[in-house]
Amino acid sequence: MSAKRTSKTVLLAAPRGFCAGVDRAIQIVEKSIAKYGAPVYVRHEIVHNRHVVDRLVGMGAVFVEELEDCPDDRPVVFSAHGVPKSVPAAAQAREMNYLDATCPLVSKVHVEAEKHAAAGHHILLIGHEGHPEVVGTMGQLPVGRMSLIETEEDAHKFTAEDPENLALVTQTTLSVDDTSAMIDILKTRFPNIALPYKEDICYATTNRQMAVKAIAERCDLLLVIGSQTSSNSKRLVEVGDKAGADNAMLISSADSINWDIVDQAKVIGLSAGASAPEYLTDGVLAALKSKYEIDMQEVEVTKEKVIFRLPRKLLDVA
Ligand code: 0CN
Ligand code: SF4
Repeated sequence: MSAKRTSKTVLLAAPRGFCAGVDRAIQIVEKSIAKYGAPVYVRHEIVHNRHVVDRLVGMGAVFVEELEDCPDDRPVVFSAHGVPKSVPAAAQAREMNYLDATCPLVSKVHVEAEKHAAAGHHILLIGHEGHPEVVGTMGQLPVGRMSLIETEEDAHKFTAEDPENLALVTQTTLSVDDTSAMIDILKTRFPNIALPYKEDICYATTNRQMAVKAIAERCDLLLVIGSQTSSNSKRLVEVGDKAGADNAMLISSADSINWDIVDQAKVIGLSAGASAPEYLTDGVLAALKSKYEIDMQEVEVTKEKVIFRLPRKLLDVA
């Protein structure tokens, strides 16, 4: 007679996993390889996920950090996170065939920044130093036109040359709550600061955080699938933690589950960052099911229907 298996509840957050920008970026690499043959160069990880990158390498993509590492005569794709203006300019100067996989919602922030600059504003960018999206957004304007705000302390300390002439943009993958706390500080200090018409944090980041918040209080353990380099995935862990999960951790796949911790949890929450493929979630669920009796409940806070169009150059690829 087989021993009775331990039962656990799994709360599956929805939406989770791929967003429209990630889906588009991956398709741009796949379709470029289909159209132009291998190798196709990709500047920076197309999205911040090893599994995605490894799969594309298997298809003929070559990942590099800088445009200088690409030959002139092969296509190059720019990652979903966006690039400084100098990058397409350099590609153009070298007459390269480049495809821009910058998420349209990141490009939207680039355009906002340019408009604010044209209106003569000094721009505050809320984001994380060194993240490629921040490097890309800052690189839309000449050095000195933007100041980075990373923390509430930065928001308190920032000194403006002309306090009446400020504007604000943000990274797309931040914590909604932390960002709004920083914006409140800036609004109090600089009442005339020009704010985004609708906030720059994207729909996917917002929805994934909302879904994690909906389950967090009930979770003994929240598992978020995503890479250490993925800003939006890391924010999900923090949001879950703040919203009441007893424990919250980032895992790259089923292989990195700490079973001693899972053993102690009765209710396990599961979500995945915008760059984590759904098959990784399936893998975690399968691993849980192989060890325990699972009562699974999906908690869906909203439905997503966003789709972004591919670049014109690739519309002829089936
Ligand atoms: O994980 P990602 O590749 O990027 P970040 O969350 O680190 O910005 O997800 C796609 C998001 C974009 C742009
Ligand atoms: Fe675009 Fe948001 Fe997805 Fe980033 S997380 S690719 S900004 S939709």
